Amino acid sequence: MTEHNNKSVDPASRKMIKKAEDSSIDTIWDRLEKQGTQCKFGKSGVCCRICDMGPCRLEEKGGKREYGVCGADVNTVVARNLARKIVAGCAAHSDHGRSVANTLLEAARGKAKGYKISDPVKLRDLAREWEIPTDGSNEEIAEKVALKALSMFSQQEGEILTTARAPKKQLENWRKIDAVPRGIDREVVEGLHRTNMGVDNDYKNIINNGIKAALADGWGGSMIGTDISDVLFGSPKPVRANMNLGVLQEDQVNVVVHGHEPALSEMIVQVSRDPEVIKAAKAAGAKGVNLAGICCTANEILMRHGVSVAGNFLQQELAIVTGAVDLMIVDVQCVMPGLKAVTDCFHTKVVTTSDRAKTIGVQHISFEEHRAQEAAMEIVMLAIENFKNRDQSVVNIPADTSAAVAGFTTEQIFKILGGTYRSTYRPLNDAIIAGRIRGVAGVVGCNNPKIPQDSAHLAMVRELIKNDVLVVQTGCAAIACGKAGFLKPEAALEVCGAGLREVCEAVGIPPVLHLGSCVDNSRILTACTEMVKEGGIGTDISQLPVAGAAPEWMSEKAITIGFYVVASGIYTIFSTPQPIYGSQAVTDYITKGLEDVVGARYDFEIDPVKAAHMMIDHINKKREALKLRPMMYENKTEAVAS
Ligand code: SF4
Ligand code: MSK
Repeated sequence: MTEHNNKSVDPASRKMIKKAEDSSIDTIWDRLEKQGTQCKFGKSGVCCRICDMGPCRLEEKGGKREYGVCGADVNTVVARNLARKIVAGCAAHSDHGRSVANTLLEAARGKAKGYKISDPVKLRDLAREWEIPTDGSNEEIAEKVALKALSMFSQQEGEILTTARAPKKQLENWRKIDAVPRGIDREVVEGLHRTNMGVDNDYKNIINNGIKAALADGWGGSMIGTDISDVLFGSPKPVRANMNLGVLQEDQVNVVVHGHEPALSEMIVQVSRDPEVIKAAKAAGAKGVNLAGICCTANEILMRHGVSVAGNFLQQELAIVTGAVDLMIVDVQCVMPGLKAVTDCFHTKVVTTSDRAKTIGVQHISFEEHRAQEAAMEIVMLAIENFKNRDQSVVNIPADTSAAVAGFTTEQIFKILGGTYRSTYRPLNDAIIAGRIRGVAGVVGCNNPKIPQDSAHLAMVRELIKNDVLVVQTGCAAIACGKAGFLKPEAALEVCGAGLREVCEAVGIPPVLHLGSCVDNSRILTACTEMVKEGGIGTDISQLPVAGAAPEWMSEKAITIGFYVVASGIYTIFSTPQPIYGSQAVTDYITKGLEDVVGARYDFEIDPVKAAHMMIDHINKKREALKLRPMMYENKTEAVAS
């Protein structure tokens, strides 16, 4: 294999990596290489830079540097560093949730032109759950729902409302270690306070408080983000669209939306379909405006509007390398600062839109709810104007695309399995009990240039479905599988085990379900809760035959997600280890001890196939404990497995 082939298994990416290499354009892989051997102290979590008596580099007991200047040992330092990552991930997701709640509030008050309540049924369901009277207009209810959601960020005492959705046993586990979040912001602040110099020194106490912040994300900020997005922008329904760089069009104005928060991308979708805008594009010599997404923003508009996906995290620079992107709009999270240097080699314009995320030398158009339509219009018109600057001689759009079905949610799974009039999870639980489906695995998370792009996602998912494990996905993992055809029922069914195939064919779903963006991992939590409620496969999430994995993770948000998933009772495997190996005690607590505390634990395994089998073994153990029937087609799957 040539070098660019080692960087990705995605054919479109390989072509663009080669083009970048041939044109001496540095991308993420070049910058990684230039870093040389990365710092082993940072990797193992033993470097403390919390106060100015340091930085201190710690060693295990008996080592020369057993204590930092202040007397902190390696367990404290590793736990503190990890807890700060969890808190940062919670802050990112929760700020996203807060933004969406603010948009709902503005829309309800008539101050956000262009936004409306798209799912009044979900709005009223939420209102009933949060004990808000439902006798007013949609706008009146929405105002109260938004205020209630926002109050969960600033709440000081008690337990945030959304945690009441968790099965009783999970809640009890959290209460025992004082990990039920009182308020989302409060846990972020306290997490930062506790990890200051000279505060919490007990590594278990630090990690348990990290769990509290993680739960404030998964069962708080992210869950609110998902629910309010559904209310405001519409609850997703299964939808077909295309994925990969081949969705860019040579004869159209290509606008790529990248980042996370859906308020912006929703408005861009509306504006890009406006007849006046299309007319302007035609006047500029293009056939129209082609909108595509990157990363989680892509997932948001894919699920709700069937907008094509240009790629996942590692393709943001490669989209620009095609030479065909007229404008890339970015907001927050996972937007590489390196984009600017790549766009400097082409005509592509990048526009930042969040006042929280600017880049020197990049045009900024502030996106605020009260002028969302104007801002979206201004940005799309800028793209149209830039079309004339495109040098078609350097345009090279890889032909690769794949059709994918996305848009599965906790509520949709109800309907798909049970029909509109008898919504139920019963068929799923029955298929697990009968041994047709072994269990369910969540395979989520990012790309990481240390792992050939998408390779671990694809190898793991293939192995899981081959062994009758239904896979649910979010984020860049879902895009990886979409590009490879795993979200297309026909293609995925060819590789999946006989039992899983039987169920998928009967119900009409792919064996790999796309559940949305990173904040939508909250949908996995609520889907697991529905499985528990349906009965027959365990009385809490930790008894379910389920597992989780992030085979190409890179973000702090992934660590936070991992912690709330584990704390919710789901055994979870990360590929590259979190920065904890410098402390045996912390490593043991996370990979063993947590099982007794929250009913699940972490593992770290870089080989995706091996990791898939660790998940399968775990699911088998849970099946045995529940005394479920043996797998119906065990040892009979060779005919269909590839
Ligand atoms: Fe060193 Fe302690 Fe300061 Fe950390 S908090 S830098 S271990 S002195
Ligand atoms: S975008 S957090 S790279 S999944 Fe959500 Fe992808 Fe990871 Fe960002």
